[in-house]
Amino acid sequence: MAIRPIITAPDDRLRQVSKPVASVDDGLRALMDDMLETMYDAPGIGLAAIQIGEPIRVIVMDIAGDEEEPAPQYFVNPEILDPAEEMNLHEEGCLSVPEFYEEVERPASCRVKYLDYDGKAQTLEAEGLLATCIQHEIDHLEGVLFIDHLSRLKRERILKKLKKEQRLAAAE
Ligand code: GNR
Ligand code: NI
Repeated sequence: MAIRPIITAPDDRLRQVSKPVASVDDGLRALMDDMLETMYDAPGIGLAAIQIGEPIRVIVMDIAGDEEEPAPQYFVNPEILDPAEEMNLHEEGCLSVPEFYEEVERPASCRVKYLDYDGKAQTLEAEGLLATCIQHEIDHLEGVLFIDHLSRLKRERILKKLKKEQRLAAAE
């Protein structure tokens, strides 16, 4: 297992539309293991493969609380079904948009169809933090970041600050 560097905005690679996975094999499981280790190290509660530069439709998540047992979840080729009409506001952050947190409105619940770690087809009912997080991650597969759900003014401000920080970091 290995911790891989996480790509941060603004980086064009995060804007790619990720490709479906053809088969869940040992190579893919090794990538999912690396993604989980990278996510725990960050730390974060979700990670899409594109965030470590792999443009394929794979997500790992663990939304268990600090006091709970780890509960890793793996989603290959996930699809959202039946998003609720009811919307929910939830504060979001992103490992690819470090240190910015903003409220985002999304469907309060949905179903998710996907392949699991063993390549078995599954569907899951998601609400609360799980629904927020899986929708945030599936956005990554389409090249969408949570800041795209904010006003243009807020998004531009965040991107400008991120660019400035990267300039300063590069000059060190
Ligand atoms: O760690 C993360 N926390 C989080 C909080 C609220 C809504 C979504 C997330 S996902 C984020 C990790 C990440 O960037 N995943 O793509
Ligand atoms: Ni993210």
